[in-house]
Amino acid sequence: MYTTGVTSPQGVWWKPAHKSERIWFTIAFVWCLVLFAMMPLWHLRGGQNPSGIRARVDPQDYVARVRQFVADYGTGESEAGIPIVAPPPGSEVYLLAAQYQWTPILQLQQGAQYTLHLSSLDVNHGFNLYPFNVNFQVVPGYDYGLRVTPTEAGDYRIVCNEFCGIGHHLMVGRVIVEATATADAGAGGTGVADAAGGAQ
Ligand SMILES: [Cu+2]
Repeated sequence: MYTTGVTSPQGVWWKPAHKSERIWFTIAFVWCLVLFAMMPLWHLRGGQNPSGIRARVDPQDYVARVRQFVADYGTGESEAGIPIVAPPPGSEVYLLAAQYQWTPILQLQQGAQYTLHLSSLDVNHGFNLYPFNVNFQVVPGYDYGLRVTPTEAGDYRIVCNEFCGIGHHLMVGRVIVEATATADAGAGGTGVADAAGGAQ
């Protein structure tokens, strides 16, 4: 019978789902439930979520804290005039994201633990430690302190992975991890920054 969107068709007009379709639907649904269960599991057991602290902070106060950090442990400046800071192991490290720069350049020691504070002066930025799969949102007004232990020596880049404006593609920071004699040269790590696990 000819029907339109106004008059509904009579009786059972659809074909029942084929058996294979029902099987695939069941598999997809069960997989959805598995992934749903994995979210809290990853959070609590997988060490995938950032550990550490978070607090509200006035952006200007955070800038002042970064300046203090540079004054305390600064070792010089890059060619572009960005301060280079070499904090001692175990210290609080302050990194500021602002359009379109990461301040300062960090010089860390392999195998040492730090609390890496991240905050933004203006808009949302994204902390991505290239080439590792370390990603974190950097939000103005919030101070996120991540406990990190660099496991591999090298000269790394911080790439902003949250579009933050016209100069977003230029926003590249730097983390230098120096090999130490005490660090196990053959230590296998999943990344330069292994989160210690815990609640976000
Ligand atoms: Cu950006």
